[in-house]
Amino acid sequence: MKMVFRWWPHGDDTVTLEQIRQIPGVSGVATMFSDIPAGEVWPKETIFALRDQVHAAGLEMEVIESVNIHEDIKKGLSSRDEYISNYITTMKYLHEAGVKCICYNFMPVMDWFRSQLELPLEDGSFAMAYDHSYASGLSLDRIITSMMDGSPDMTLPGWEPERFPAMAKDVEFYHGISSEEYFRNITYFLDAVMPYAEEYDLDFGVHPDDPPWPLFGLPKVVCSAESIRKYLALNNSKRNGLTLCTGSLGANPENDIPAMAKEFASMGRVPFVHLRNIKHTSEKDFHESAHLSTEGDLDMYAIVAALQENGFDGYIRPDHGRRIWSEGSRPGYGLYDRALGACYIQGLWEAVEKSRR
Ligand code: CS2
Ligand code: MN
Repeated sequence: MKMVFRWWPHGDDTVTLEQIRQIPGVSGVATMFSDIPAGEVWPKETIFALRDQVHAAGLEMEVIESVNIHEDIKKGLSSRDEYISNYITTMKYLHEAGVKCICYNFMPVMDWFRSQLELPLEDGSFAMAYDHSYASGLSLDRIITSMMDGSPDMTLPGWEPERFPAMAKDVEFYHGISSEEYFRNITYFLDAVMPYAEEYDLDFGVHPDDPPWPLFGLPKVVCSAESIRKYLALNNSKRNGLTLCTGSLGANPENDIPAMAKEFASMGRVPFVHLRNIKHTSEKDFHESAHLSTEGDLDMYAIVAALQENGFDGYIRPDHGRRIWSEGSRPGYGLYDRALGACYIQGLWEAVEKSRR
């Protein structure tokens, strides 16, 4: 197992590589270029310069999160071939720079959604929260309009401002697309890309939908054990894997996360794990919590044990943290709570390892 830490380059992060280097046990970063629009080739020199910067800080750059997928690929438009070919060129350059794992998602239009970015918790910290009746009463068009107006509470990663006008149109498009058609578009992408994933020695981990249930009338892709089985079967390459995000999948209490860790890790299809915990306030309402089992609803020990017992040999990162100690940062991506999470996870890992000797 290698512990990594998500980090954005080019001044797009409040956390520095030097700080990350000082978190015990963290070997590298999971990073991306958020300033390159989805669909464009990532220039080789830019990738290599970043790799050198990360190496100079004493860290590795083996995980990319994410190489985002252009909306035309998701929609199955004829322009997709060009974007797929760009994607493959980026894969080649990443491989040449020593990257081993690519995290991505196939969520239409948007990445994860929370109804509140700063819910005050009892201990004085702040966490991101999801209120289902509030979220299901919202229209995506309205959210996009309010983000275009600069509403500060609605700035979420994966919601790049330059995409807002197109997003509104995309929402309409997806209302007219069936789940079968959407899955055909995924298969088309996977069939095109997986032979190169093999050639370039790159493990792909699709990130689950977050929250893992239908919202805004958009198709859902990866939200349960059944849908993960379906996704992995779309293309049987071992490189077609899952990013097991415990917080995303765990939002649905019916998802048994240790059982999923066992099933998919034993198939050798989990190259990357996002470990975080959440606390339900009702079946579909929850807030994110500190990583410890005692702080949320997920049994983090059972998840780590299931991974280890089933041969997991990939990358793990702590996922969203709370805002603590008055830190200002990207929502969910401060230094402090995630550093605590990284240490806790490594404590669990060591305990499981030693108990199995
Ligand atoms: C991340 C996702 O912050 C998060 O919830 O786990 O944004 C993830 O990076 C993407 O969905 C992967 O493409
Ligand atoms: Mn995640």
